[in-house]
Amino acid sequence: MEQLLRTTSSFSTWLLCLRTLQGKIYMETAFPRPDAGHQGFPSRARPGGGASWRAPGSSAFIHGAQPGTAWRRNESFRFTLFKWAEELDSVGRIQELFDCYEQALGIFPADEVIINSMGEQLFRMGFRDEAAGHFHKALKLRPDYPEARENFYRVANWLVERWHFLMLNDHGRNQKYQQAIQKAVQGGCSTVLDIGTGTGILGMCAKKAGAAEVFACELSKTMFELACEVVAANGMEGSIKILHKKSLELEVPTDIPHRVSLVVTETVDAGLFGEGIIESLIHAWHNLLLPPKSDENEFKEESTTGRVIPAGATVFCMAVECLEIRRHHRLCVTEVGGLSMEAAGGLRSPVSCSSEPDDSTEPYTTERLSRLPGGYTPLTQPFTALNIDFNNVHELEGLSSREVQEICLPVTEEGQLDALAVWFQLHLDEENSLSTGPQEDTCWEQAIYPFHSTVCFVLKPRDELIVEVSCRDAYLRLSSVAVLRDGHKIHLDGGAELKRSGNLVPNPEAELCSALACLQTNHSQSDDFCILECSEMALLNNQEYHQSFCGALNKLISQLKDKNNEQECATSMPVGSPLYVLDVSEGFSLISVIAARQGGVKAFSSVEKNKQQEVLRRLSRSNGISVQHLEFWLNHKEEEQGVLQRPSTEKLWSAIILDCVETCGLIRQKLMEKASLARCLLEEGGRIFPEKVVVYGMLVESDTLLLESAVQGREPTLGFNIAPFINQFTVPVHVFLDFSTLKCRRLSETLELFVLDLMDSNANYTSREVKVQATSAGRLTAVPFWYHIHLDQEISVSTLHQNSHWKQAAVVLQQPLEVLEGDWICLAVKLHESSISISACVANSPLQMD
Ligand code: 44T
Repeated sequence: MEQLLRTTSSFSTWLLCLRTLQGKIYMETAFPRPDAGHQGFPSRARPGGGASWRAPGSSAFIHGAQPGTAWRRNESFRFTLFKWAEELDSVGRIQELFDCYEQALGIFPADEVIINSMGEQLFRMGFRDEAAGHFHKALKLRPDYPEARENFYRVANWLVERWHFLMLNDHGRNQKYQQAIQKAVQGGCSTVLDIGTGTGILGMCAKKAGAAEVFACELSKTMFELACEVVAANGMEGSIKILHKKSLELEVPTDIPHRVSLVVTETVDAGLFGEGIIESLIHAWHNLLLPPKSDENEFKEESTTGRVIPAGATVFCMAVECLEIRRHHRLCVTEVGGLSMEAAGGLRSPVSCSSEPDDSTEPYTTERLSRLPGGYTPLTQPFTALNIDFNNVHELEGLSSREVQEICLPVTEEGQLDALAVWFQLHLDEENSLSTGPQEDTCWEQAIYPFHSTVCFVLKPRDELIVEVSCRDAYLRLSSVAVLRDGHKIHLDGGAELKRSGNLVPNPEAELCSALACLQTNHSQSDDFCILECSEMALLNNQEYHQSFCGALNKLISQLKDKNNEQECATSMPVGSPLYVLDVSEGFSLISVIAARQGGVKAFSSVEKNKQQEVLRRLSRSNGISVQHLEFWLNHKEEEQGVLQRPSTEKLWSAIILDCVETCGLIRQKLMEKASLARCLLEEGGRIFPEKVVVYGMLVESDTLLLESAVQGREPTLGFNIAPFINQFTVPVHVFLDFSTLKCRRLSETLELFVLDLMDSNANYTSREVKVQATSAGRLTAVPFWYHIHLDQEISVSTLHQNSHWKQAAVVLQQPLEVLEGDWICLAVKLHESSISISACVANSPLQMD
């Protein structure tokens, strides 16, 4: 392959190499991110595209094969199928692509490679549930099939979200729900519907409490199947009817024979309404529940009236200062890697909330405030933003048509306004309630509504923060609109003129603040703002990272320029031909502009979105870089000729920037393959950045990580056998971890786990034994890990740095290991594709492992 690439200079080969480097032709790298939208494949299929599939030569493979050639026959069949699928995909005939797979599976129904591949296609198109089903099936057919295992681990997080483990491990929450359900059922609620049953736990509680009839619905296919398994394992198969439906689709008498007296549900997210509980309950009251208790039927039996658990909720909000939130949602720096950012324009994260009706971005993100690196400062007391009664359908219906309400939060502490933090108390009944507050030791995260102005606003004690509260599109919306200071109203939301009510006198400081706020938000309110992912925003704010790249590129470029000067003098090479730098980072990256700024460089960026390209062009212009020094090569991917106007000589890339670690803390998929491809594309003396990645880790005892990865303990959950079923979805690697705030006991010093040498394929290995001495006694449960990314011999970036845009990851051991201080621990570290696995044992002496 290397030879082939060196000797060919055809444009299509170049383009193929580049696309491969960017990951565009690997389906694995095309895994949507957690925030990617759902793409239906039928909509991408060509109209009129027939469903029949004739893989070239397929019939010969199938019918003409002789006994003993099965393996080769299968291989050829798969090869043909995958090639054909690639072709269909490239011309957008997606429906046919799936028809092909279905037909192939009709012929080889137990072919785990085809099943796994179909899963990958499904996942790429956004059909997560279906994809996961395929990975699961492939893994059942061949448990040691590493590709399917890796794929399964990737999707398991999406299918059975990690909070299921947390919730099932939260005994307080389980017991409160159980008590409330028991009380209601024993009080006469005999027919029960569990909306969003998950593992089936609340429905089973109702049955156990003596309900005559229990129905449950679940919209996720994976969770529905899991609930069926769990309910059957607990001997309730015949007594709980589980439907794979969204509650809004349920009808009486088709799905459930009659209206029920009790709806139980925990379809609430950190922002309370995000799982659609308002709409579900309005629908339930109109279609599925018996009429509520009212003054007229006050003395009627419970079995003839309807009610809901939880009965209602109170939502609280509080303003906070928090650097960690700020740097993920706002640009906080004026210079990045030597580039002035003044001209960047309005950049903002996709999380933004206003009471404007056309605001379609996500109104909040979620965080566990107590675990935010660097902590947070409350700037106000917690305030009640909303009270809602789930047993009052008029109140539920009125919520979205209700006027926007203003609440006033007296400021208690000086600090920058970075966000409003929101949590709630869920009133299960008169006695039992759950709180999702930041102080509670529960599994809950809080909803974070970031403050979006590009100027910082410092709140002062005695100020009053005015927050608008509304409810639209099933979301609770909160936005900080103004501050009352010394009798003056300072508007934070821009747009509006500075308003002065009768008795307010002009105050120059207040006016200035308000004008500034308007100025800035006007900028971002116009169509001109550019949206970056939160992690991309944090990347921009990561000065250490950009400084390091700037330094390493500068060094390399001057070396190569010196070399070229010598050559130009010695030969007839054209004087002043530029150096070529290629940045194949995923998403938004400034590195190409930083490279172009070094002078004498033509940089190629793989930024794809128009608005983001516009930001880079603006930054180039304002930093004195001429347009022809920056290209966006993905713009030209469909063109056949002369796109990357590269010289016809054998000149190759001087530097290729590979994005090697994902924000979640994992190594990017296919990194080593990309590195070997990149090596072939380098000119003599050219480099890949980074040249080396070293993985570091630490032995820890962490109950938190255990609670998030599997249902713990041997005790059944509320007396039900649930753990073995949901624990099938346990994933040994935790991602998006904040190691700095993880509650854990450190059992060793930092240790080097693995080295990936991107510049030398011969230096690499796939498994390694590492010995380490325990520095304290404890239960070794996990090994958090992070990276030192070596750009060259001197310059490196750590993904553990406090200002990093990266999170960390951790391997959770299959079995905790008791260790004593001074014990030698032997870790077997393996790297398959891009995933790390670790197993540990105690060795008596450091020598034993040699
Ligand atoms: N987790 C919060 C959300 N569903 C809790 O498919 C808390 C997040 C959280 N089914 C950390 C900790 C925590 N009809 O399986 C899901 C979902 C299903 C429905 C049928 C409907 N209308 C719906 C709506 C949702 O209900 C289940 C639970 S929903 C969310 C629960 C521990 N991070």
